[in-house]
Amino acid sequence: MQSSQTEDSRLDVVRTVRVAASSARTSATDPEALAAALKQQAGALGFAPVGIASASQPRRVPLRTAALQRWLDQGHQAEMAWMADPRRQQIEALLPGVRSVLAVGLNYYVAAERQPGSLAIARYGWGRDYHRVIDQRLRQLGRWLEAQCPGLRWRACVDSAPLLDKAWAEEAGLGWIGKHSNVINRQHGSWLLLGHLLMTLDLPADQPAEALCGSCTACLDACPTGAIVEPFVVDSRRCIAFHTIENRADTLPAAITSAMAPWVAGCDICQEVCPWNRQPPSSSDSATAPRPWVLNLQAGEALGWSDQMWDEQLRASALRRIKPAQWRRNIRSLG
Ligand code: B12
Repeated sequence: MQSSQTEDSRLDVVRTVRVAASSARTSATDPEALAAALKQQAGALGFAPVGIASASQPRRVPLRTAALQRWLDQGHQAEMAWMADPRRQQIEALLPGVRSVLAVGLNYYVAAERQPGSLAIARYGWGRDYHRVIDQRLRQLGRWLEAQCPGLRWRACVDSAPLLDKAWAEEAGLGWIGKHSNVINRQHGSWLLLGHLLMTLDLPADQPAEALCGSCTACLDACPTGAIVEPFVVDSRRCIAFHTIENRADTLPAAITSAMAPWVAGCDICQEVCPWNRQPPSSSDSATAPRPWVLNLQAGEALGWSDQMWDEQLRASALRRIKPAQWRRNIRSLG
């Protein structure tokens, strides 16, 4: 693990140099050229797809913001009280004067499968913590942009900031919001982690993508707990991902424990059955490479982890959100 982290930092340095080397000033007075150059820089940092949304005149975000309010009114956020943060409904509160939003996707699909009989860990948690990976790269982009347009302000947002990530990614044309509520891209399916760079600069916006779920209901039909209560609406109280990651209680509800096996950290069922996820390109980004143990974790072994082992195994992992007691609770819940 140590050596792969060193490798990761080496690659990050290579990427930084590549971005810096190509940062000869792009004309800030030509928004088309600047938008194209910004997207090119984002691609050099390993992001694909990328797109730009207008923050001042969004087309679909107002609809999605209203949907968020309905979701909250129905209690679908469970104990995630932070979902009601009013800034999530008002992008201006995150960066006063924001004009455009660069949305980026990081392909995290790796063509590998877990060993039969092992515990299942959702793919977003196989590699390095995507919050850090995407945040570091977005900051590089922000600095590059500032060099092009001195005085411009920007803010990098990855999940932890109260931004409606999927709605802004949809607005920027990265893909459409599928019935499982995740953003689906024609090429990558929904195996994309999302990040955004908010900017006080008007750049030409991309078109939102055409929605292509059609009459398919595979995700609704496959969810063993019926968490997708209607197309596009996930009730966290019924979602295995919510309970294994976010629920802090000592025990999980019986309706979850009876259906969650073999998932102990997140759940990918609704994505695995999606026809758009059948043949995604495999990521070669070292940040997404699976830690060896995630593909073959046995219940007895993980139950024996001390807190120190947990700390070592989950260094720089998004799965650190699941504390040692929650890991043990989740594994014991499988029966
Ligand atoms: C809270 C949260 C959760 C909660 C709640 C899930 C949920 N669907 O909201 C829990 C813990 C359950 C969860 C689980 C997962 N999450 Co999560 N989560 C978030 C978070 C922090 C907020 C999401 C949110 O705004 N929810 C509020 C509700 C209202 O939004 P929504 O359900 O998406 O509803 C929207 C659409 O359905 C749409 N909509 C409503 N009606 C209609 C009608 C039509 C016709 C259309 C087209 C759309 C539409 O509008 C709504 C508002 O935008 C985001 C990061 C962020 N800052 O945005 C990550 C995020 C959504 N999660 C992500 C991931 C990867 C996951 C998991 C796959 C992880 C896993 N394998 O376990 C699962 C997927 C489960 C699922 N099917 O949703 C990614 C999704 C990437 C993508 N390609 O879309 C995000 C964007 C993180 C990131 N930065 O990449 N998550």
